Amino acid sequence: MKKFPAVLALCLLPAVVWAHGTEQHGQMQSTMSQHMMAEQHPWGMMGNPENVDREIRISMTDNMRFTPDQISVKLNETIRFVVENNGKVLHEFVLGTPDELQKHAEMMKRFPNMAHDEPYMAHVDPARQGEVVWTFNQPGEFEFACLLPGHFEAGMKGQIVVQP
Ligand SMILES: [Cu+2]
Repeated sequence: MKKFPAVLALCLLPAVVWAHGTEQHGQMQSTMSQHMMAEQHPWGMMGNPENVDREIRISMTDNMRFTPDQISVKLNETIRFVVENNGKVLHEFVLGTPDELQKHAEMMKRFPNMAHDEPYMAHVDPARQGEVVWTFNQPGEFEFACLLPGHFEAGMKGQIVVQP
């Protein structure tokens, strides 16, 4: 690992980190189309956009806040998050466990330009909106956050409680 050129290490590191959290599922997903095979995460799985139970609109602003920042869903509910960027800088909406988001935010701080795109996140330019369709098939307390360096540290996150 130490002998790799820096550029190569940058490419490899995110994949390695994610591999810990998602076990072997990532490989399965890459060999099948996203719609055929949604990867199970501790905080749920990608939902079917044609079978949404409820739409929740969330506003993101440059004061590093989501509105609302407290969301309650029922177990197995599929939510379409419509995430509006009402600020003047890029923001993102990333679902996860508090642990996972914390780890990911630390990665983002070390590699601010790292490309990351998964079904549980949306990167939204100013005055635009993005969407995430997610099925909450695991009970528990989860979070959503903007992991851009500085934003996460400023408290840009919210809580999702999945009621059993
Ligand atoms: Cu942000």
